[in-house]
Amino acid sequence: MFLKDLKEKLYRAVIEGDPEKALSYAQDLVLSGLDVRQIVSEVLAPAMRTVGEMYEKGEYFIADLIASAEAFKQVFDEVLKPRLASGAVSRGIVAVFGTVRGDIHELGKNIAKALFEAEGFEVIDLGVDVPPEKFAEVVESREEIKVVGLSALMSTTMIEQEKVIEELKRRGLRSKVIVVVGGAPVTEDWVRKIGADVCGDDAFRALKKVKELLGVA
Ligand code: B12
Repeated sequence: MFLKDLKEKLYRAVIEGDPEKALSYAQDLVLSGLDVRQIVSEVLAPAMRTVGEMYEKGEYFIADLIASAEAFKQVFDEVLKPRLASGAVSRGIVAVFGTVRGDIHELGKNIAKALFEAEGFEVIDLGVDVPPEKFAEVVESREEIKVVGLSALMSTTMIEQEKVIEELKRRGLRSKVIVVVGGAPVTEDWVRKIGADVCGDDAFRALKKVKELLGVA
């Protein structure tokens, strides 16, 4: 089967929330030589965007979003994540990741976590719906923490990313860490507006930028 057909089939399987088919097509894509980055950026993320649009139009309901998210999660955890585990040597650099208060979307944050871990970072995952004070407390608790990653998927919760930065400033911790703000709605303008450091609208690009800022290869 051609690569284009396989990509289309995986895209459809995620939209239809069919984990069995999605897993099988993802395996085939990997065997055809497509790498993790391409599968996430060219197939899985666009599929979730389409699912979001269908929800917005009233063609899909929450149960459909959950089914698609489950198919996505299984493909990432079972087929893609094992291919990221590079056995990288620990860099002694710690990152704290979480989805901000009021927001329970976690797929993007989990991808970012897997990518950073595969590059030798230790990632403390605070989960979802995390208040600003929690991020700041954790940063305060360990000297080796150099990166804070904040995921927000909704226009209504992005503002929480700014609140975390304010809380870090209030405790004199802002200059200690690189702040990466992730999630589909995040833009470079938003990054500048709230005084973050790195735009995490794409986890792969964000990792590269963070490594540059930290001066590690
Ligand atoms: C799946 C999904 C859900 C699932 C989430 C399941 C889960 N376990 O995560 C469920 C069903 C739970 C859900 C619930 C809701 N959802 Co929803 N959801 C989505 C959907 C379809 C896909 C999101 C997703 O996972 N995308 C795939 C991932 C991989 O993409 P990503 O997160 O952007 O991540 C990439 C980058 O951004 C980056 N990244 C992300 N985070 C981070 C962090 C760091 C540190 C770094 C470096 C990088 C990084 O890395 C990733 C790879 O490059 C989106 C549609 C969309 N366009 O985003 C709607 C969407 C976000 N949801 C929406 C809504 C409205 C809701 C609900 C309010 C619905 C309701 N009425 O209950 C609730 C909100 C609950 C809450 N309080 O959070 C709206 C938000 C609209 C807005 N206001 O902005 C959207 C946009 C759908 C729509 N078009 O209307 N949702």
